[in-house]
Amino acid sequence: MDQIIISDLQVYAHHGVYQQETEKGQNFLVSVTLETDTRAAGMTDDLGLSTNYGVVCRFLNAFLTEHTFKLLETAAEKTAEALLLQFPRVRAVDLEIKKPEAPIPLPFGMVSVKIWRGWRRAYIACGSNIGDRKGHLDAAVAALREDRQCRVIRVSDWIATTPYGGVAQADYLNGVIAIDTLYPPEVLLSRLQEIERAEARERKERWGPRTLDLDILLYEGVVMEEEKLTIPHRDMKNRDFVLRPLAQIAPYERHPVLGRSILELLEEVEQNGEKHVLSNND
Ligand code: A4P
Ligand code: MG
Repeated sequence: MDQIIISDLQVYAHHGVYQQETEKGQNFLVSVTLETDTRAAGMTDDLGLSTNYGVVCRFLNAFLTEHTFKLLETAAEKTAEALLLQFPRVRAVDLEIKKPEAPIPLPFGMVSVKIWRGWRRAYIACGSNIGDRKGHLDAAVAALREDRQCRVIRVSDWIATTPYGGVAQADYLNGVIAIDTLYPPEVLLSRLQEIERAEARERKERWGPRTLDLDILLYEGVVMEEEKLTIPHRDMKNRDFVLRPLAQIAPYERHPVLGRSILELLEEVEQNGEKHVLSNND
C-alpha cells in the first residue's frame, strides 16, 4: 500500500516511569508511516481525498502532550490506536517513538519503541433459531456498529436454513457480517461472546438452540489452531448456510488453508455436501 511518512516530529511531553520525567518532561521524536491509498488524491490534486500530514503532526503533538504514560510501549499503543480512529483513510500505521534523553546513566545512541497496528478484515457468521431471530441478528450488527474498534463493512441477507449437525430443533436464520477491526483475534472472540451474552444466549448443550451464535470465519489471512479459537472456522467448508451468505458479500476472498475462493467452496458444498439453505431464500 502507498505510504505517507513523517519522521522525527519533536514533541515535548511527560512520559516516563520516574517522577522527574513526569514533572519536568523531555523531548520525544515521533516517526510514523501511514499506510493509505494516495492514488485518488494523486490523480486529482485534491487534498480532501488524502490525509493531511500537517493535521496528523498537530494531532500527534496534542495527543502526546495531553496524555501521560509511564511506558513508551503504552504511549505507542495508544497513539497508534488514536491515529487509526481519527483518520479514516489510514489503513495501518508503523509508529516509532524515540526517547533521546532517556535517564540511562551510560552513553547510548537512542531508545525507542516501534509498532505496527492496522485495521484487519474479519468475517463473522451469525445464527439464531430461538425467539425473534431477525431481532437477534440485527442486534449483533447494531452492537458492532457501536463499537469504535470495529467498522461494519457489509452485511449479507439473513437466510432461513434447516438445522445442521443432526439435532432436531427449529430452523435457523443465518448470515455473515464483514468488519474491519482493530481487535486481535482473541479479543474479537471475547467481544463477540459479550454480544452473544447481551442477547441472553445460554450455553447448555453443544449445537443446542441459541438466541445468537457468532463465529469468526476468517480473519485477514490468519491461520491459528487453538482450543479456544480456530481460524479459519474449522467446519466452514461443509456449511452451505455459512458459505452462501459469505459468497454474497465476499465471493473472491480465499480460504488461507484450502487456497480456494469462497465461490469455489460454495459450489463444492452445493454439489456434493449437505443442503441446509431453504430454497425460498432465492
Ligand atoms: N471457538 C473455536 N474457534 C472459534 C471461532 N472461529 N469462532 C470456540 C468462534 N468460536 C470459536 O462455541 C464453542 C467454543 O468454540 C467457544 O467457546 C470458542 O472458544 P460456542 O459458540 O460456545 O458453542 P456452540 O456454538 O454450541 O459450538 P460450536 O462448535 O461453535 O457450534 P457451531 O459450529 O457454532 O455450530 N445449523 C444451521 N442451519 N445454522 C447454524 O447456525 N449452528 C450450529 C452451531 C449447529 N447447526 C446449525 C447452526
Ligand atoms: Mg459458535
